[in-house]
Amino acid sequence: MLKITDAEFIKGATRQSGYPSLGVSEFAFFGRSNAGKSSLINMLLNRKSLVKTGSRPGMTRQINFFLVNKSFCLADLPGYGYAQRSQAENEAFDRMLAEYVSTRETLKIIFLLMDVRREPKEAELNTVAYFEGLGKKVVLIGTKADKLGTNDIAKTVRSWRTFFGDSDRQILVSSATKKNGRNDILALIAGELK
Ligand SMILES: Nc1nc2c(ncn2[C@@H]2O[C@H](COP(=O)(O)OP(=O)(O)OP(=O)(O)O)[C@@H](O)[C@H]2O)c(=O)[nH]1
Ligand SMILES: [Mg+2]
Repeated sequence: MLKITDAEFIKGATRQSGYPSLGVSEFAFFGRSNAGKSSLINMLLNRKSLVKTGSRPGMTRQINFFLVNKSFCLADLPGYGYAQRSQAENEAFDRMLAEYVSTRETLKIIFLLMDVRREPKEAELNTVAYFEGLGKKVVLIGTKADKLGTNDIAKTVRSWRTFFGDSDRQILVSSATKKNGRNDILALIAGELK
């Protein structure tokens, strides 16, 4: 099992020119605003508040890079589709995310996080197709699994599998509060670090 021995915030950036040149494999956490991206990173790294989280959507406003074990990087992305933001602002965020995913060569896996209680929409389907079109590996994670019972979680995973198509795409579930899903996610990361 991948053991986390060290984690540090490197920097935040909004444009490619600001990304750190770390030369290590990178894993990004993508999803709607408030999906639980920042909380999941804290949980994976066993840190309470290395990453800023918030009860209001729109907490993370730039791409934050974290170097872990001095050997790989986690990127915490701002959420998309925050209704309280202006359309112009949301478009600027979309451009920031598209630039990141399309130019970041060290990016190995995009974890697409969705609250397990929400139904995925056309936007998520298009996002997955866009990322896979860029040759990126996408892994779906249903977050906040503590909010549903075991049966409902199983039902959700089945319906997502149908919705996103019956490929070999992985669907994981996680809970930052109960620390569920940690081993599965770390195992996927470890699998890319060879
Ligand atoms: N019950 C429960 N709440 C969670 C979980 N993960 C996150 N939350 C809560 O959901 C809210 C949003 O969490 P964040 O981690 O800030 O979400 P984010 O996706 O980073 O949000 P943005 O940065 O705004 O895009 C916070 O109030 C968290 O406490 C979880 O696994 N279970
Ligand atoms: Mg965040």
